Amino acid sequence: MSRIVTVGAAQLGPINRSDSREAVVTRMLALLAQAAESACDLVVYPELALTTFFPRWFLNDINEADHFYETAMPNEATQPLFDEARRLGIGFCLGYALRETDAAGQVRRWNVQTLVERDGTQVATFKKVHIPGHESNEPDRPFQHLERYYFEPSPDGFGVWNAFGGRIGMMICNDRRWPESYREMGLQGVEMILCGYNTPLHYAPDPSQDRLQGFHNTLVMSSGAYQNGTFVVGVAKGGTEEGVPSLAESTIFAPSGEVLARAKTTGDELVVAQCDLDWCRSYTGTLFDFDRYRRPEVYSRLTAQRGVVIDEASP
Ligand code: ING
Repeated sequence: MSRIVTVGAAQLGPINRSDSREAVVTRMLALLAQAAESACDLVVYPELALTTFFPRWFLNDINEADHFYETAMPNEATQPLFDEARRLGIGFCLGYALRETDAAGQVRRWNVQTLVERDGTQVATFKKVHIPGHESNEPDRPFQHLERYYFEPSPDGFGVWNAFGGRIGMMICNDRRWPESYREMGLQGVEMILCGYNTPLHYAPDPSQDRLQGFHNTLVMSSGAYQNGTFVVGVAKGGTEEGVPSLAESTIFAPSGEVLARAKTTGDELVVAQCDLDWCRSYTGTLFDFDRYRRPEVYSRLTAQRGVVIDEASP
């Protein structure tokens, strides 16, 4: 009996700094209604889906950014989404900024995704692991990418959870560029990875990459899917947001690495694919049978080192 998950990548177009959460949730509900018409089991929204991508601005007092963060999920603004999804029997994955106070009374700020099952139960909340960009104000940039100022990196790493009849994992944006992200989940038997992203087309440290943003986006998720025998659902906040052109191209990848479905616009758009999770075994049970073919005994550098080490003694 095949295990088909009908997944909807719910791409969002730009969210303006002045847009209310209620206005954004209304857009998300429209995509959810489309997902119901397509008999989706699961809808995936982008990274930081409730607000504009605020790390593009430096605020000297970080507490002035508090209003961009959620302090609870669900909350008043998102309860309608949780209620309607449960009524429709559709699960979803939602990206947002989370601000919380820990046991020591410290304020913690995370870039997260929450996975919700079809009956409304919260399966897990994942914290972004790889935080790109820079830590301090760089006013010379045409726009900033201050994620390392506004968010901490996850201490938890990558998880995989039993949901939607299979093994579901999560990663956020820059995580998709690191092969370690996929393999950490692959070694937990992941069958579908959910990934929201906000990716400006312009990359200030190396503008030669600008023309390659779409190619790199496809390259990393297609490779990660194939090399770990998993579906990958990449979902953009695309279009020109507060003057910053951002990559759309939301895509659903098969364990073969093939594109199953891709967005045609840079705005709000639902991209749907029927994903038979049993397809994964065609790869994890053959070419990528990790237990049979991997050689962790010779991979020691992968966890022992952060950066490059040159062995001067070697020829
Ligand atoms: N954004 C980007 C990403 O990894 C980035 C950072 C921007 C990388 C532009 C390369 C070019 O897609 C997030 N939010 O991680």
